[in-house]
Amino acid sequence: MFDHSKYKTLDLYNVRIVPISHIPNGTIESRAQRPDNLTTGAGHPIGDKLNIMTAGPRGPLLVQDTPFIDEMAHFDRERIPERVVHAKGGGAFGYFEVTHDISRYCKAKVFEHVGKTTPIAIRFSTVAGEKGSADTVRDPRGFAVKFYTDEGNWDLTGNNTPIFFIRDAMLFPSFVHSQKRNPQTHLKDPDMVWDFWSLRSECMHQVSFLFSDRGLPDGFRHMNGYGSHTFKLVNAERQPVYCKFHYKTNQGIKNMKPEDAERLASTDPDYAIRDLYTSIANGKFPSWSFYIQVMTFDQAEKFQWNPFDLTKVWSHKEYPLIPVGRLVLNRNPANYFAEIEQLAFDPSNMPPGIEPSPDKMLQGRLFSYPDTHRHRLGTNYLQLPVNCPFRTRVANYQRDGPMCMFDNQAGTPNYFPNSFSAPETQRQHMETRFTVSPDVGRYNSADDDNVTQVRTFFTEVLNEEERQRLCQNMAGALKGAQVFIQKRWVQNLMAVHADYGNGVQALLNNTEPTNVSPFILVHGH
Ligand code: HDE
Repeated sequence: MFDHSKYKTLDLYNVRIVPISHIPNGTIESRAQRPDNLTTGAGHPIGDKLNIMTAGPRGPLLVQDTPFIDEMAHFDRERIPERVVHAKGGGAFGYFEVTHDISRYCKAKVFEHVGKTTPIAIRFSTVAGEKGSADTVRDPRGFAVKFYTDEGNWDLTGNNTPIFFIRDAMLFPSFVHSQKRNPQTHLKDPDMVWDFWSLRSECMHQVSFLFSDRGLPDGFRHMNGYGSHTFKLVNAERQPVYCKFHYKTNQGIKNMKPEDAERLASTDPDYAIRDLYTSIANGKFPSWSFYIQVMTFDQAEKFQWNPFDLTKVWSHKEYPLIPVGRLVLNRNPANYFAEIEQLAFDPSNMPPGIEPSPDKMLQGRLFSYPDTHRHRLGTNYLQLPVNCPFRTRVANYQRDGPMCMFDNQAGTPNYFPNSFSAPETQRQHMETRFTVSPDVGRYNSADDDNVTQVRTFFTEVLNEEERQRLCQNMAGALKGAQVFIQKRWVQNLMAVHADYGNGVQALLNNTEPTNVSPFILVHGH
């Protein structure tokens, strides 16, 4: 197996950091300092990089022009599939530092003691646009953190919102289709967006957040992040509690006015990536304070709602934020493709001490992410320097597959059990046991109280001016959908609060929109 410790690493904060520097050829820094001799991919020196090899000065190309064919064939294959969602993004590297002891809740090594640092990678993103889309659109922002811990990587693949649109993973592909392009026109289609949202009223909480001021964050540095789901923490005595993760920006919350966001979408579509990159390059390292909320199993039994419902928050009054540490970003990627495009997050990456809750969305994600990476990056994506759990040593019975790097675990046994030098299981790392219902079925959660928390958001979280801006932003977008869809959406809002429904309705221009989706209407409305 590849021994990462053999290669030069930068020693920041007493931890081995900078995964890319594992590349056996040497570090990116050394490459930048000393121009290398030009070679083909196979390492042969190249004599001429300006002229193809032809039969005579005007003649046809020769197949033996290896430097040309080698480069062109590689160029032809430069693109990997973009992420099916969260395609546009930027990221950086840094560390997580423990400032408060939470070992009474969690035995994970990453929280081992105050002062402990763990290297991290963070990727921020927009959700619905393609790789070339503008950074300043109204959209949730992805906020994905990878901790390179001593016991394998931990990925908190969250957003800048504590909640999500839906609560059942079955709906996710349809939800995403409705936010992307119309299959016939290849245009973004307000009918699809609002049709889906209005047919599933559990979307209202997240949509209300999205059309409030926080739906247009000013870059990536001025927003909070959330693990969003309910997770399970387990301590050294194997006692579990439920938990949620919060990371609050130390740069202060800053949002954009819609007119500024629109202007920047054409004048500086890479605004957020630029802001993050230049801030770090100038030594202004962004940071976030990291907190948990904790709920005991007893409290979960008595909770007013399903504590695993991703469309709901846990009250901060009843479940106060407990300080844990801070996330700091202090290094830009040396190469965007190698370190950010190939960066692969996976909610099922959890070290001992952190476990999933039964949240139906989280359960769906545990399958989806490694599955999409095997497609997007290949079977051995975990061997890529930026994804490999470089602070531990991987030893298992997985072998081969395309693009197998390193020594493929050399001559060690590839079956288990065996009588030889096998990597052994460690019983102390068994997951906790838990009880589940014996009644297997497909449970309809569509009406699991879709209004109470939206009402609290509308009446208590927002002030009067913020409520007005919410209604304006929402009506401005809803206008694009057909009138029967507008009506259905407003009807849903009426159930939350008459001021909300009436506020949006008053701003709607009841003319048929010009952009009507080409779908044929068959369902009554
Ligand atoms: Fe994702 N999501 N998602 N998502 N998601 C992806 O993984 C998926 C959800 C989030 O910077 C994909 O590598 C399912 C919630 C972020 O690389 C894919 C469900 C939250 C990123 C996928 C959800 C997220 C993704 C696309 C519902 C916040 C970007 C490419 C069951 C808590 C990570 C990829 C990065 C990316 C699936 C819902 C956040 C297809 C099935 C909820 C930040 O695997």
